[in-house]
Amino acid sequence: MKLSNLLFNSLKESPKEAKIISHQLMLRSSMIRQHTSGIYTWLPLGFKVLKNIENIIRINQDEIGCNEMLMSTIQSSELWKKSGRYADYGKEMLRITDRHDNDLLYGPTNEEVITDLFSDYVNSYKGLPKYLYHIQWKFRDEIRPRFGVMRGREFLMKDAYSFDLTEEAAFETYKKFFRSYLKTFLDLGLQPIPVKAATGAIGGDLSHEFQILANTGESELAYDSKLVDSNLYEKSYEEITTMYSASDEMIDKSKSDVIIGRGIEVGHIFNFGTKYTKPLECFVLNQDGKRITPYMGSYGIGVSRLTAAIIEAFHDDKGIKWPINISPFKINIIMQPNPDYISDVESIYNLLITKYDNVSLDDRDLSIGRKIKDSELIGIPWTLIIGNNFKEKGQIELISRSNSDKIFLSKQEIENFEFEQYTP
Ligand code: 5CA
Repeated sequence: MKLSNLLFNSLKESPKEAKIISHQLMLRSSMIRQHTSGIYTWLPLGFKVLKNIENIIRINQDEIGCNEMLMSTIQSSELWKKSGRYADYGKEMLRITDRHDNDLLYGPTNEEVITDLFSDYVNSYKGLPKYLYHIQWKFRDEIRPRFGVMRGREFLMKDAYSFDLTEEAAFETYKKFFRSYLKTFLDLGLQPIPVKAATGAIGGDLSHEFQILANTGESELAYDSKLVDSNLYEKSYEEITTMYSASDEMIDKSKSDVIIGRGIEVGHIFNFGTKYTKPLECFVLNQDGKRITPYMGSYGIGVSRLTAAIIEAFHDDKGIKWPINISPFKINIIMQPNPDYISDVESIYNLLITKYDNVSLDDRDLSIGRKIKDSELIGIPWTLIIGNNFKEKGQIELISRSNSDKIFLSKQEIENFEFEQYTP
């Protein structure tokens, strides 16, 4: 993309309302714009990042046989009255009345809708297990929306739901999602810490949150240092949860291997048996033709929250430092305004866009210095400067956002450079 076409306005100063670094950088780099309290517009750069995160989550969900679908944002209240949650959910639920006086609501979560839908399509044990998910906007009328998209009122969630024939099978499914979540967060470049959690409004008696460490996180954590382990995914559910019940016992926070820190909850999984299938009269027939109430779980990832969480993990005083698979652009080409070597620039740009899907060309009428600052603020992994050195010596300057290392390459060397090999 040519940056002269981009809706983008970099801010030098942080707007006063932004208290944490991710919120400041998202505003300064034109990723989001507040529409009203806790509700945001995703501007082109922010939207690209959101899509990239979605995609990594999608690949991982598809890998465990989860079906992607799309349920509506607006729900009828009927099913919620049946499950008993219509009254329980309280003021966090945005309630709407339509012109025929029907009670509707903007979905804060989808257990009821999916259970009802499942009943219509699966009625035999042969159809089990079934895993379904969608990536859809939710609304929760949070009492204190804050920190930008970190705690919004409208936010994007990936929510998956599982149906199994027995309690044992449901637990196996829970473990499958648990491990898939570890992999998903590692793929996003994050170090997840699974923490046993309270189940709140979703229910059940087994639940884990996935936290990532950040000073600005809203959760207080006391955990065994062994839990921050990049090989976590190699271990089984049992090994990980044993490591961590040991950590639970070490409430003695003075012990040397207990770390006290703060975390951001980026995912939350629940195993709640028949909490919804029972009141909604969902059943399947088993081998003997007997009616069985299926066992359920639900599995959430805060997609929009992750954009901010990743920035909390990857930034410096110049701006964001995106992991390459999440960055809105992988390579940013910078040139002087109206250069006489424009045809060389165009040919390098055309070569790179055929090889990589996200390449930008900063063709705006601004100085090279200013363009470098914007590239750093946006957090693009690679910046290519085609300027005076190119004119005089045919050299292109390549700067890595991760460590500001500079190297000079010829046009030929650019063609062969491995841009995907990058760690922020
Ligand atoms: N139905 C279940 C799982 S599918 C559920 O709703 N779980 S949840 O309430 O824990 O939400 C899942 C994830 O959404 C959380 O872990 C968090 O990352 C994200 N999330 C929840 N509330 C907000 C919010 N107000 N703003 C941004 N993200 C949020």
